[in-house]
Amino acid sequence: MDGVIIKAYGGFYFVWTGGRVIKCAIRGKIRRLRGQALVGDRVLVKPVNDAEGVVEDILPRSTELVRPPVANVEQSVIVFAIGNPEPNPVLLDRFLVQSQAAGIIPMICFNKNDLAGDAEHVKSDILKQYQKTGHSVFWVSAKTGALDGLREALKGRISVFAGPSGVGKSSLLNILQPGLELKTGDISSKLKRGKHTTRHVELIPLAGGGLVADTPGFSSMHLPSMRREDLAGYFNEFAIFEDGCKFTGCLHHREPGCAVKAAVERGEIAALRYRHYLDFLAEVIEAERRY
Ligand SMILES: Nc1nc2c(ncn2[C@@H]2O[C@H](COP(=O)(O)OP(=O)(O)OP(=O)(O)O)[C@@H](O)[C@H]2O)c(=O)[nH]1
Ligand SMILES: [Mg+2]
Ligand SMILES: [Zn+2]
Repeated sequence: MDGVIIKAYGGFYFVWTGGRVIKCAIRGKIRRLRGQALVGDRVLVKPVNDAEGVVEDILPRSTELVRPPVANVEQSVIVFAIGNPEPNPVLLDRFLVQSQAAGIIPMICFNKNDLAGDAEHVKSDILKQYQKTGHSVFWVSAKTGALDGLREALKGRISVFAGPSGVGKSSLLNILQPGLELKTGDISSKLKRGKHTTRHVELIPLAGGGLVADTPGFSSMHLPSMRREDLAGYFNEFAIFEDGCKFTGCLHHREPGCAVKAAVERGEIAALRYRHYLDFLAEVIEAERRY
């Protein structure tokens, strides 16, 4: 029979096979042939008894993400808090590039909007810039339960929640799926960061249809390997201007007659996004040199 790996733990894979979860080992041959199995992988399983079985094969993946490690998701919900912990736009843009490069549709979710009145946490002027990216942006609060259409966006889809520790990924999933009771953790008052409460990737079936992966938070990310001319394609809102650049293959850096740079000057592309693009471009060129 076939199923989906919803959790990997202690060397075993927990496979959801339409209504029932089977604890599976994996054949050494399959591991050697296909590499590491990921949560989200569709697999063929041979049951040993009612509750246990063996993974006999891993089916081809439609998408694959490295951090967090998850297979076959269609969309990513990139979660940051508007405060506590402070949002990190550079990291947000790394998540966006990674998702775009993997062929996974990214959406942005700004949580903890109940803190918006607190002067210390008002960073929304920066975060509002992301509404110009063309990606869906949800302003939510797991505390008040305001979900701003996020529930509808997940319905019937396979999604992954990704973002730093402490931004409220598990808290939001607990609101989206009552009765779930995922463990949540405090923010360290000294380090102003989350405490890495979620330790494993886990796919959760939603009552309204669809699957969502909760994942451990992390605070840094390498860009995926790419050619320098690929990068602009992963900055969603650059695309409509690129045709206007004087040179084909324009990297939107020092070239004259660059329509992307002109759009930045007119304020149609956020200056912050363009700055991050240039920083990432330097990083990609540096990585090209090392190979
Ligand atoms: N004020 C406020 N606090 C929230 C909100 N959502 C979550 N929190 C708090 O933020 C802390 C971290 O929440 P988690 O859900 O554990 O965060 P996480 O993103 O799952 O973190 P990791 O599992 O470590 O990656 C907890 O103390 C939550 O109660 C919110 O909307 N508003
Ligand atoms: Mg968590
Ligand atoms: Zn250009």
